[in-house]
Amino acid sequence: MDELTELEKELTARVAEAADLAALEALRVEALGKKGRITQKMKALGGLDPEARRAAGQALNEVKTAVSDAIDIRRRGLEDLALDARLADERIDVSLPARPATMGSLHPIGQTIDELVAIFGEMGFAVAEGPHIESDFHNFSALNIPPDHPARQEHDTFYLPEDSAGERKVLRTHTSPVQIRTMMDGPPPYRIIVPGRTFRADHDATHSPMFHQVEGLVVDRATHMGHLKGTLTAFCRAFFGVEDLPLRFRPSYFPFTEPSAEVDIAYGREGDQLKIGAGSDWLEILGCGMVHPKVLANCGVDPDVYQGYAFGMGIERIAMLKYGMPDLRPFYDSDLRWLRHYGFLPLEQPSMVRGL
Ligand code: 2NL
Repeated sequence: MDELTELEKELTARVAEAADLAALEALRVEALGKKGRITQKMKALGGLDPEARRAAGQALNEVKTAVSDAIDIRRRGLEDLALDARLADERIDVSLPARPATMGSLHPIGQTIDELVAIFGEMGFAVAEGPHIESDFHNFSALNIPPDHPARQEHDTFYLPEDSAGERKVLRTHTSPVQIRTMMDGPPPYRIIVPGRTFRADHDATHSPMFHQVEGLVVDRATHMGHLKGTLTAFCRAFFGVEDLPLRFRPSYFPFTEPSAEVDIAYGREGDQLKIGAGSDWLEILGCGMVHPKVLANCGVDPDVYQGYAFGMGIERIAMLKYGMPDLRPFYDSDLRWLRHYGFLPLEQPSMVRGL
């Protein structure tokens, strides 16, 4: 009995001090393994007479349980220590200051296009898009601009090299080819605007070789010039935010419209600031007219049944007028200071409900 008490004391004491899980496992094998000290004593029980065997067996079982429990407790203790060490080691220092969040802004061209789409969308116009590289037919001939027409020179066209079919494609000089494609694609009515990039070989203080236009096209059975005047008046007043903005429709000429007009809006100067809608001077902002019957016919639309109007304007120009930008060139410079100054909040979508 004393010997068993000694054995229990020794083993439980050493278990309690086991330095790590490997040392603990070695102790388990020493005590309870196949040839362990307790296991061997168990085996020796067989040689005792039944009376003594029962008493010794019971005592031995108690020692075995005590040592086994001590091993479990120490194992959990060692595992907790290991976890604590890992947690201390792998801790993330959340007190590091966060990197500052940066927010981009919408380019004034994109913002202005969003505004145009909101205004014309309210009036029932859909947005159409098309390719930047166009055939001579879609960019010129279909629009009643034959090969020898002086308007071709005025357009300062970028020509691509001749392709295998001997055709010279062009970079579109206006967005009109998209309206041509719309008309050739299916029957009227049409009610679209076409914002997009256009290209002309022209570069100075007020011209860039790449610039943006928006054109509009409405064709239906009884569309007339009153519709044109009403639509463009409503657009200019909404876009510039001046309810009684005076407009002037001046006769003009385009090969693809007849009659044609240019539209001026009233403005004045306050110091070096332009004031749209107040003053006695006129500023040209767009061209328009009734679609030429030849253009309708070129697109398979019967001019004896259908008529319509079209218009076009430069997006850079109307953006500069609205937002008081004195120079065209910074539009394409990617200068972050200019973009921060003239840019727009990216999540503020213009709408006619909440205002532009
Ligand atoms: C301007 C003038 C204009 C059009 C564009 C057009 C398109 C088709 C048929 C007829 Cl498919 N017309 N577009 C009409 C009149 C004027 O633009 O000053 N743009 C910057």
